Amino acid sequence: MASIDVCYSPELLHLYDLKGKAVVAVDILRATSTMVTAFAHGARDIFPVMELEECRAFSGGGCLTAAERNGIKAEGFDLGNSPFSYMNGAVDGRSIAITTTNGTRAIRLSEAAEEVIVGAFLNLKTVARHLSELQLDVVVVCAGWKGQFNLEDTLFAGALVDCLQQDFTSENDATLASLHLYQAAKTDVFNFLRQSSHVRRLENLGIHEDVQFCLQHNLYEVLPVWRQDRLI
Ligand code: 3SL
Repeated sequence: MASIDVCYSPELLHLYDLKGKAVVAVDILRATSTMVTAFAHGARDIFPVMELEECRAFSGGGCLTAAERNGIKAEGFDLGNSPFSYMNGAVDGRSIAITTTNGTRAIRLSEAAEEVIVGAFLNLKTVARHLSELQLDVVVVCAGWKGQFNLEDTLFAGALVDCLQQDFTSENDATLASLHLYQAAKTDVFNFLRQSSHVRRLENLGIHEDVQFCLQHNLYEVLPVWRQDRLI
């Protein structure tokens, strides 16, 4: 039986062997939720990059650029990191280069895996179905916050384990803890996260609707997958 492990932070990735495995990279608030939304609204491909300057270098070639640092849209870029800015035709048919504080880093640091998928509550079932078909060992890579554990990515990991527990095994306590947390939270994930650090950080910035939006389960059926140098 294939296994599913959870890595709570990109800083812990050196403890995991990703070779031959599938990674689900997750940053619920908000990078991977935003990427899933962008694809659901017609984005052609997404180049996740780690640095602002790398992202800026994409401008001018017909590519939209998006950047966020500490929850705020970085100056001089076309888009920030709110899923709402990727709707209503804003990204339809477009390529997007994006850099965010933690999410794009989690994706790029997972490149050694056989397959890298972008997950969110928004496409939870689609991710789970794909992993069941793939039957590779899985590592869920939580973006966390600047190297630290966060609750929302852990809840997503638990939700995914909840979907896959019949077909996957694990010897990883992080997997078990994620599942227990999700089971405690699932009747009202928004309320469970009310006191969490990033929800409070976003609220202090006046960002409220994004949190509710990103916690919706199975709104979209898209499956962003890393191929060579981009998500398609
Ligand atoms: O850390 C990240 O990558 C971002 O998703 C953070 S924020 O939600 O845009 O503040």
